[in-house]
Amino acid sequence: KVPWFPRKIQDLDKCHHLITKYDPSLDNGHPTCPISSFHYRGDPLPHVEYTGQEKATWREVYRKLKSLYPTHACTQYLDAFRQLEKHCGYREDNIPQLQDVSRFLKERTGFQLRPAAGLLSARDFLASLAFRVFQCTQYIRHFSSPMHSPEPDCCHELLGHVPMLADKEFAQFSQDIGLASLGSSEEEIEKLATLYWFTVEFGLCKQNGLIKAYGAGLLSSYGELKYALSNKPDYKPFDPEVTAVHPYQDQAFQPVYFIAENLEDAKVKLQNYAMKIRKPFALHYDPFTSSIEVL
Ligand code: H2B
Ligand code: FE
Repeated sequence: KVPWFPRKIQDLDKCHHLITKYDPSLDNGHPTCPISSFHYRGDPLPHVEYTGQEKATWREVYRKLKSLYPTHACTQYLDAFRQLEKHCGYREDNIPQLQDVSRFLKERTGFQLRPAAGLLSARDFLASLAFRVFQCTQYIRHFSSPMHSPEPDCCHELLGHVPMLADKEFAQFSQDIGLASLGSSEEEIEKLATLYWFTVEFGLCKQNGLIKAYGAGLLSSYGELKYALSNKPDYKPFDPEVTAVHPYQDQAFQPVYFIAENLEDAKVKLQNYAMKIRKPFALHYDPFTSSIEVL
């Protein structure tokens, strides 16, 4: 039996299952969370007035991370970040609004943002990527630990994910993981989530003879970004068959990072991996109608 999956972009209204990985009673809370548990497509993304304290958190995170990007981030990230500063209100004294960022991405790669109330199940989260929709949190981490957030928050989304989603090659890579997840078994979803972890979240790539970061978990964490390129952890070449079953760590820095030759190579390798996933049908995404054709 094939698990249910969204066929039309509107079906993503049903892909909002949250997982409570962290005990909400441990006040690592998010003071500004105006989002109801789901959001009907077509509504504008909510405008948020962040508090002074929230803005101060953003400023600190932004300033520290920005100082590392020139030496640690891949060129695709740096190009997009420059554009976001120019066109989208990326500044240390301004937390960009999701509506503006979503419009920016839509023009570059067709990706759009949708507000998410927290950590979603891997199946729902990956399914949205198939439609070039990125489910994005809008609250900000607690001010008591500006350099760390146990859950995704808008620092992670806006500084980690958004710049890479403006890159064509990376956008295709992200959508391909999403398409591979549709109708897949629990076991396969687990592997795809692991691939996502070691690429979209913690991926490294070669660039002009150096190693650079493209993963959002790195690009939004001052400590781990430095650590990942310090030569202390282990490094392995990105190979979907190996990477998909490698154990990962979500409570501390990664003991191992996977290095892609480049984003194009990662994309091709992932496409080859996805072709081997057994499903009783073929899927095709129709960009004109934002829907999935089942063949
Ligand atoms: N949910 C949200 N809101 N943001 C994410 O970045 C995210 C998620 N990542 N759910 C997913 C899980 C990822 O860790 C993989 C696919 O499990
Ligand atoms: Fe993330």
